[in-house]
Amino acid sequence: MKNPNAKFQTRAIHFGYDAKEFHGSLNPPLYMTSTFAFDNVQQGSDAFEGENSHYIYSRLGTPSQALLEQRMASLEGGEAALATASGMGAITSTLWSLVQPGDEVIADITLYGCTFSFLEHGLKKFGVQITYCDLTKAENLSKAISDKTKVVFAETPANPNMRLINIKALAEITKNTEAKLVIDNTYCTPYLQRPLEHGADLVVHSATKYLGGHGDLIAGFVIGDAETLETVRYFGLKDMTGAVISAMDISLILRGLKTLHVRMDRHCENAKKIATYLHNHEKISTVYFPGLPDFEYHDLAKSQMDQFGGMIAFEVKGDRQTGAQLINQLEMILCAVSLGDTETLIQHPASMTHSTYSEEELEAHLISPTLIRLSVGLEDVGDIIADLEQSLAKL
Ligand code: 4LM
Repeated sequence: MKNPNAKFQTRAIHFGYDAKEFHGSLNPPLYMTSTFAFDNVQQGSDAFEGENSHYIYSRLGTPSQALLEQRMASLEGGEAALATASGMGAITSTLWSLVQPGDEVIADITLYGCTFSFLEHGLKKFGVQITYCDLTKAENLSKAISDKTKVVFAETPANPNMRLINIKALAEITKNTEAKLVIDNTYCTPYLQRPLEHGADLVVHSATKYLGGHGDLIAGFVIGDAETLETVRYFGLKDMTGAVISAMDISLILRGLKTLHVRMDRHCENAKKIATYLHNHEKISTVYFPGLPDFEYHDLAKSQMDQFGGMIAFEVKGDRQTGAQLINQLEMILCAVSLGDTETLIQHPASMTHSTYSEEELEAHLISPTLIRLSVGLEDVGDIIADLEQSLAKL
């Protein structure tokens, strides 16, 4: 790309690729290969020593993967990126690279269920101390952080309760310490929020969600400085997790990125209308959505996010069973985990995505047993509301 000032949308479509170099092919070729042949032993040996840039083996990367990674690094504003086989692959490859026994990870109290499980039931077993802190209040981090802290980890908005974390305030605290601030940006994508611009050290993603955008793949990303990314690639991923992205998923995400801005605009527009509808409904007790003026984190959302996103959490008046009934009576909206797809998806976190938490842990980590999560899709917003309306009417 010749224009160094090209905007996000343009970079999402063009960055890192010149069709002229590939017979004019509009889309980049895919390297469906596991290994790369050397001219001779010396060339292979030099490649292993890092003395030439010859590709070696697809667990370490391919030309298609390099393109995707450069494009994603550009969108997040990072030096380098690594694509992985899943969001969990990105998170685990990163954390295995940053901590050793005796170190501490400070994590926000609300995390996606499997991230919580990895910390609580995985890393802890290997002598890493895990401390959960309410990171919506930066002063809690100031009090908790010490020389032992190597990672501060948070999602914003947090899955599933939509608490927002002030990235800049946390970065102010971590910047003069050994701790790396890692932000899970899955809910926003770089189109809505770029944590590195606010001082975060690393960004992780489940690309399964909005980045892919069509519910047909599982993948992830880590983005940050080149030195750390090299460790995550050549130790965290190569040796510890082996969470290698497939060629087909690279192609699907390159395609997804091209329409990311258009899809996100519509996800956000639909979600705002649905959140307002739910907020005004007599059978709904609470709506958690960054775009609602009376939402606790509305001002922070305005300063940190470019738009308010496509995710809503809410509670129906009544009990857990009332919420289940609302979901069960829906006719178009699908009861499914995952998010960021074209289809509107609804689920009950305490029974599904966050069932890795015990009942006591759900309470301690602020995940209400009656919370319902809605991933607003790209259908006609009137049709989505009509489906919610017919179900709410029957409660
Ligand atoms: C879900 N989430 O919530 P992979 N980070 C965040 C996530 O929401 C997820 C991952 C990482 C859901 C999956 C079933 C904030 C996943 C993990 O699923 O490994 O790509 O991402 O519904």
